[in-house]
Amino acid sequence: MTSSRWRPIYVGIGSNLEQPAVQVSRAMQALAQLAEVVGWMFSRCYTSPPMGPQDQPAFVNAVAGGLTQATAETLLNALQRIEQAAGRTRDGQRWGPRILDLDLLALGQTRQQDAMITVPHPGIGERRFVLAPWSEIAPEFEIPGLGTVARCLISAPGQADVIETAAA
Ligand code: A4P
Ligand code: MG
Repeated sequence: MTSSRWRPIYVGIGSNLEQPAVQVSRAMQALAQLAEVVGWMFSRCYTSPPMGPQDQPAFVNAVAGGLTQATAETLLNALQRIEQAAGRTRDGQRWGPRILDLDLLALGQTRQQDAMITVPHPGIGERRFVLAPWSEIAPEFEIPGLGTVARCLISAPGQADVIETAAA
């Protein structure tokens, strides 16, 4: 399904299993193939300790941005198909280890909250592992209700925790 306007889409990419940097790099390639989005840009990769349960490996994170006419529902379905193709399983543990996590961070100035989708994605204003890569590709993007990505990054906690890492 499409809406008529072109809007920027931002996707958070995360992995902490089975060669996370490789998983992130493959996810970027899969995103680049999506028919619904054009003009992708990709950040570098960052490593950080797990937020949530600590008995799991460090994460590799990156952010991708493009332009789309598709709805949040269509895009989330496409992201979940890529997660499944990468071997993502859901064991029900909140914030548990995962081979690939694709979060729809923002879709233009859309604000949506229903049973299936929350956009902007909750918690992004405090997550340096999202804001650091995001600010590389879209520092001036206005996150609905939060201010620009660059401004959120300045005020986010945990400065030393998120380190740029080598791409796979
Ligand atoms: N869902 C609703 N809105 C969205 C959206 N905007 N984007 C629904 C993606 N999914 C969305 O997601 C749970 C449900 O959220 C889905 O069915 C979807 O319909 P999930 O991927 O199954 O579960 P999750 O990822 O474990 O939960 P959640 O709350 O999305 O966790 P987060 O926020 O993704 O955090 N530490 C580091 N350092 N780096 C990380 O990337 N990630 C997490 C997960 C925890 N700790 C981390 C990191
Ligand atoms: Mg998630």
